[in-house]
Amino acid sequence: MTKVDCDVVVVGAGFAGIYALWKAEQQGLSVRGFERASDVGGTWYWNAYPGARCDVASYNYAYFFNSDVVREWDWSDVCSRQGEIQQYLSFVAEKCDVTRLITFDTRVLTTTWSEEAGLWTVRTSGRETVVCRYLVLAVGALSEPKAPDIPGVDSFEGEAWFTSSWPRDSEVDLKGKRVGVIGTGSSGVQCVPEVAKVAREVVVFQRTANFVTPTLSGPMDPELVEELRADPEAVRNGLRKTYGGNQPLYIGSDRFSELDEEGREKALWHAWEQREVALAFWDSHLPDANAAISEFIRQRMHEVVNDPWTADQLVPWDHPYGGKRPCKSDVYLQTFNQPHVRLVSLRETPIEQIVSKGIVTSAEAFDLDVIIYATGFDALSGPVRALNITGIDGMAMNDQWADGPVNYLGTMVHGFPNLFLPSSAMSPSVLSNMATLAEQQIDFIFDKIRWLDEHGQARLHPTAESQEFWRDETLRYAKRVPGALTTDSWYNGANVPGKPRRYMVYRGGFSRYNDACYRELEEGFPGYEVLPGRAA
Ligand code: NA7
Repeated sequence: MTKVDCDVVVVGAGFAGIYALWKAEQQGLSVRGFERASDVGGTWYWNAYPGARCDVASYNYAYFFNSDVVREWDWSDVCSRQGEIQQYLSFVAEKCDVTRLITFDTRVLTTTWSEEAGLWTVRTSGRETVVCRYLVLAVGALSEPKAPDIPGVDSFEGEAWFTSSWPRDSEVDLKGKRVGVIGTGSSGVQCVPEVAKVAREVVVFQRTANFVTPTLSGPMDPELVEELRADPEAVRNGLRKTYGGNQPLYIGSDRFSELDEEGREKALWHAWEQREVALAFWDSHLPDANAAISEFIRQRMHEVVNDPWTADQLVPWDHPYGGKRPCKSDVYLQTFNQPHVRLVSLRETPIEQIVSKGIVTSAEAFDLDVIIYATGFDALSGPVRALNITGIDGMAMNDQWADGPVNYLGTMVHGFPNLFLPSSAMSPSVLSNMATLAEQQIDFIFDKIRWLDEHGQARLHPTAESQEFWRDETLRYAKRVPGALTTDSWYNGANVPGKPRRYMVYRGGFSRYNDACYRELEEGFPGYEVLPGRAA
């Protein structure tokens, strides 16, 4: 009989992983955690580039399962910076006493299911082999950096840094240097203004312009903090009843379709001043409202950039608001008004190659001391694919996902019993509050485990029909979102050359998602195959 080392293995020590470790112990399960970084934090460990911060409000982007944590932690800003979020996660891990469960600096290399034993075998870079009953891959949605797909990357003789794995043990000194930044998603948008503060020259290489709107940054409202602290449990339950896992802001209460021109303009300005222009109308998600919001933001973006050519390039004319991940910054666009900051439009003059001295486009050679790659991630499915997962009958996850990820309710895959994937594809994931999602998914996962134990069952996995239904459901909701299927984006895999194109975010809303999960639990898992007999 195979020896079981622990009930649960949790891979990853970000929001979901930390909570999963705590939850396992609360449920009386033995658990071990593995984390490839040297500390907790997940995304907030690695993305330590200058300017990195969260664009979801701190008062919601936090745990609510532990009232002491809610009451003891003070956020310094509504939009927390990376360092503060990582400190918060360390604080929670210590407070919940889970750090001792984690083996750091250790990558999981392979995970293999034995149908006979009903167990998972996890092999790590530390040459350890751990056998467990349940495997929780809390590896995040944006943790597998996209390889830079530009010829000559290795020939550059200056310094090269990635925003997605910014060095933490040494200072990156950009003072007085000529710095090139490739990429203008959230990471590029956040780091360019910081780089411009110290560098002698900054050249920003932009392929696709993104929507950039003001942040919610500012001091926390003491009344709101009191409200959150009064009843964290109620906040927690309330967040799960919303569309995005955030407290609703009730900004635009009128329907776009029922307002005249003047009313629409007024609603747009009101929402803009509240720094949530996307919520200008009750029906902001409908195409006409979305088009008006998109146009309004384009005008606001255009008017803050002095040079007309640069302004034209920085405005996203080619996709509607929300087709790609919109960015938030109060200073990014204005940075291009500084004389030492220059934009290069790769649509007009593409990069031909990177050479020893810098970057060569079809029009010009740029000599640089430093290149910063803010080129993004193999998002959502990438971190799971990196783990070499083998399920029933030797089926590789990567083969099953050859045409794109499939799963049921964003957490389990047919043919991979007792394997759980929080934060992965086909959940509200990156279009919801990831902290709310982490708690909800981990609760759902451990509720499943409890249900199995209570019912004397050993394993479950979704049926093939359930996951086909869920794939279609995800597509059905994506079709309703302007630009979701027509814009190249990491939401649909288009950012990684060769990656199958499949919309990977469930847009039906958090509340509907939560209801669908708990309906399964209440009805005894009709969408799953449940197999009896305890594991070895
Ligand atoms: P993103 O949003 O994927 O942005 C990556 C950027 O890099 C984007 O502007 C890309 O242009 C650009 N890119 C990628 N590859 C290339 C090449 N080969 N040449 C030129 N430009 C390139 O990643 P971020 O890290 O900024 O943000 C990820 C998420 O983290 C963010 O949305 C938040 O949720 C937190 P493209 O748009 O593909 O034309």
